[in-house]
Amino acid sequence: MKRLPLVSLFVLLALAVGCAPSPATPIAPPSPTHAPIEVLPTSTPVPPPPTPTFTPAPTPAEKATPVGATPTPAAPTPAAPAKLQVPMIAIPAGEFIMGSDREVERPSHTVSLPAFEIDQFEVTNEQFARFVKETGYKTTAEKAGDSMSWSAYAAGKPNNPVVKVSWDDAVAYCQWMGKRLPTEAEWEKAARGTDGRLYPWGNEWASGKANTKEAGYRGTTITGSFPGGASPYGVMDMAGNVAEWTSDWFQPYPGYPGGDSAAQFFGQKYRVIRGGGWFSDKEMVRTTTRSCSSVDLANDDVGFRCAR
Ligand SMILES: [Ca+2]
Repeated sequence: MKRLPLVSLFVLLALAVGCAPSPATPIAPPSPTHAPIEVLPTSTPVPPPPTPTFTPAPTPAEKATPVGATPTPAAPTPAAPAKLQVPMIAIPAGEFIMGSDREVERPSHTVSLPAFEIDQFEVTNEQFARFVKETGYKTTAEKAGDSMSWSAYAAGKPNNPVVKVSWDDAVAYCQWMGKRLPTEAEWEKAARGTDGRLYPWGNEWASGKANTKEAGYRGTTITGSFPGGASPYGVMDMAGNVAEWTSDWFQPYPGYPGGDSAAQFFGQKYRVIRGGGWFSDKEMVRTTTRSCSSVDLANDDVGFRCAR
């Protein structure tokens, strides 16, 4: 009974801020089955099923090619001792351009961050399953009695991103890994680099570079399936597939001029979600798009990745 108003609030937020609520029963594309693995596939990403009008053609060489003139992608660095080893990307210290000239993304401003690392891929079902197996963790949705929990969506899709995870679930997983959620600024820098681009691959929308509504998969795809959509640092799926929790409250940027309906949600009430998911359109998966939700949201197009 407690979830209803929160979910309703999320829908309101979605309308106002731009989060895209997902259909309760998405039609997921068939995924290739995989033998159990302990590390995400990095060198040979498996393309998503060829149901829509295009076929992504992942090429390992392309993953290492910087998009645009921003810094050369850093090689994935080994994770600290942990239960799972997953590729992380080192993001160098320094300034980047955060925000845009749109609504609550205003104003575009310069932010300087210390160096950090971020997962190259979204956290997968198989990785989350390891966490649950070792800790007995129950997700927010499970505790609320939601029959469509993360595991229902995970069946047969070990390498797809985990969904139906709340902010608390994401924080718990990252802590188990000895990591944390990225801040909103870290997420945006990892997605757009330092040249202020609006998509991970450049300034213009392009088909075939992300799992969005336009792609027509109507569900998650295997992480890393769109190498052409890599960020300047080589971080994958920063546009689409699943939207991603960050650690921050939804707050105005310094110098925000006001005047947007979404501004009513500013404060220490809602956590920022970034990148849009498979249900989001091309406007919602821009590197600067800001969405947010109450912490107990568990949706089928929202997941996360970790940082440290
Ligand atoms: Ca994503």
